[in-house]
Amino acid sequence: MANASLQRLAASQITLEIMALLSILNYPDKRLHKVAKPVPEVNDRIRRLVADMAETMYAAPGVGLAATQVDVHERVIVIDVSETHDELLAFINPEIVWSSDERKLSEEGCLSVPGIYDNVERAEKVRVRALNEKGETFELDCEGLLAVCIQHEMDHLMGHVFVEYLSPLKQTRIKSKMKKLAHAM
Ligand code: K1U
Ligand code: ZN
Repeated sequence: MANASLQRLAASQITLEIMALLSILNYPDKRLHKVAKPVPEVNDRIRRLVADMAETMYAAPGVGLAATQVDVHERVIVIDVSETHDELLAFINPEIVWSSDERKLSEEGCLSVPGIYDNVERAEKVRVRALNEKGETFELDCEGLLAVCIQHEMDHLMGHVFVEYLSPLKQTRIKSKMKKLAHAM
């Protein structure tokens, strides 16, 4: 193959690798209820997953994404709650090691339940331990939107969607709205 064609092929492959947008599962998809498995090793496959999840989250747009939502059932979360969208946090094998007794009601949304926002009560502050993209352990004290978001994403890894905190009547209405939306598309 000519050198110019090879360069174009290489460039297009690089672009594809950088820009992989993943499909987000929509509630009430059963796959959202799978329990994610721990990541055995932080390697290039996991770093690629983090990069693709970040692209997908920023494009949605959203402030968080759990691997479960893109049908990957491994314990990986990305979050960026900064106003400038340039403070990406990746949490691999995250654990909540401390939660405050104080609880707070906050409005939540979910990229897997588009158009639905409702109040959920959660711990006001949490401390999370996780691995970063280099496989190093770190701990982070979270409050405000970051605390809400990390708890919401940890629920996803356990197969839970925030609407499960709402009344049975609301859940039924949301399910039927989402099914209608899916059929209309
Ligand atoms: O898990 C998800 O589906 C992502 C979700 C995270 C979240 C947000 C708010 C409270 C709890 C959890 C979202 O990102 S929903 C979309 C959203 O909040 C948003 C969208 C655009 C700009 C800013 C926020
Ligand atoms: Zn969500």
